[in-house]
Amino acid sequence: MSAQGNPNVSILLNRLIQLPPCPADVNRDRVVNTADILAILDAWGLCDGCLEDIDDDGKVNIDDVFAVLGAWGPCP
Ligand SMILES: [Ca+2]
Ligand SMILES: [Ca+2]
Repeated sequence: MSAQGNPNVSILLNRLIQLPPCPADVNRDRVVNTADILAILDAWGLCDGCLEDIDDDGKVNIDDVFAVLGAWGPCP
């Protein structure tokens, strides 16, 4: 299986390779969409240093959902 054919490997590579910052892309697939909203809902609540805490305030909440909505679409 090639690395490009495996979405989990692609996500891992995207985390390792330096790409333009796209903090609202929680699952690091370079698209800000419903999958990122669902990841935020999954991590809802106090969360120190987790990816879903987009504004880095120690909580995953509605502000992070708004951050996703504000960055909706493909990452730069
Ligand atoms: Ca994403
Ligand atoms: Ca937050």
